[in-house]
Amino acid sequence: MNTGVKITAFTVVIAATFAAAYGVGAATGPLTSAPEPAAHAEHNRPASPDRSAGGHSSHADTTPAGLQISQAGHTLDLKTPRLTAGEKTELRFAIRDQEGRQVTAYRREHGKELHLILASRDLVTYRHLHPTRAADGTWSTPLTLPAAGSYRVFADFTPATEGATNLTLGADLAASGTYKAPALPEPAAITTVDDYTVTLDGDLRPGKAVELTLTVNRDGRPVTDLQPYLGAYGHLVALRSGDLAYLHVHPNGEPGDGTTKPGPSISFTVTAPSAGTYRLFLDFQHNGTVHTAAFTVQADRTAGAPEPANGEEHGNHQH
Ligand SMILES: [Cu+2]
Repeated sequence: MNTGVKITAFTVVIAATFAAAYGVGAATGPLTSAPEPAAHAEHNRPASPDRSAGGHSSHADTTPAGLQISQAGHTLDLKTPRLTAGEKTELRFAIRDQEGRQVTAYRREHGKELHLILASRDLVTYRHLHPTRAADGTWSTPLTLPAAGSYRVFADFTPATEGATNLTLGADLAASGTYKAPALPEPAAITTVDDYTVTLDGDLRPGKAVELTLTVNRDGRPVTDLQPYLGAYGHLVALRSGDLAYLHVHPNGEPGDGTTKPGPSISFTVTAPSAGTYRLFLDFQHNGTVHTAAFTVQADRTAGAPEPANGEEHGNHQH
């Protein structure tokens, strides 16, 4: 067999082999069938809105709110990181943008440009404040802390820049004085504040949207004339014990929507980012005064809380 014939035959065989191999490959698909890295599953968790630099979506940020002093190009500059317990102080801070400038433009949410939440790391003291902003972007509010210890300051706001999303930045605050570490109050479904009794129905479930219903009574009678406070019949802040991961939840339904009654019950749809112990703080307004009821709640996988009826979140939002 001459050389030319041999080469032709050889080429035909090679081509046939390639064709066969291609056919097999197409039929069986890629060999690397390992599932997406766990992080990805996390990224899609609905509870954490996108918080990438400047709010422009490039990568879902699943870090629970309140754990970072700087995020999405914004930084909480706490100008008074130390104070003395029991003494009236002017707490001052600013939000700085990527260039370090103090932010002076905010989108109003629930009637305010910024909500300042303050909690002791032992989760016994809680404040929901609305500081004043100066023209240069410096925020300030008078503050007297009841006890010494370590506190966390949360600034909950939305920059008024194109596409920006809500952010909650956190910073530590130290209160000097003699500190005696209190125990975290035991989990309970009923609590009292001033002369109100508030009951909690529902259980937190890690990563699952669940319905929590809080019912306000006074002198044994249901309170049916709650007043709107920041555009809602209640505000619920949940803080995770241990790291104070922050959830700020607004109720299902709102005053004037034709269906939501002014009490006695206020319902929230809440997604706890993980198992663990949480402190829930409910702010509600009655007879012109805002009261805060506090609960200790366990979030664990075995809890039997009902999921929202239609599986959808009821128009409320959580951040
Ligand atoms: Cu507020």
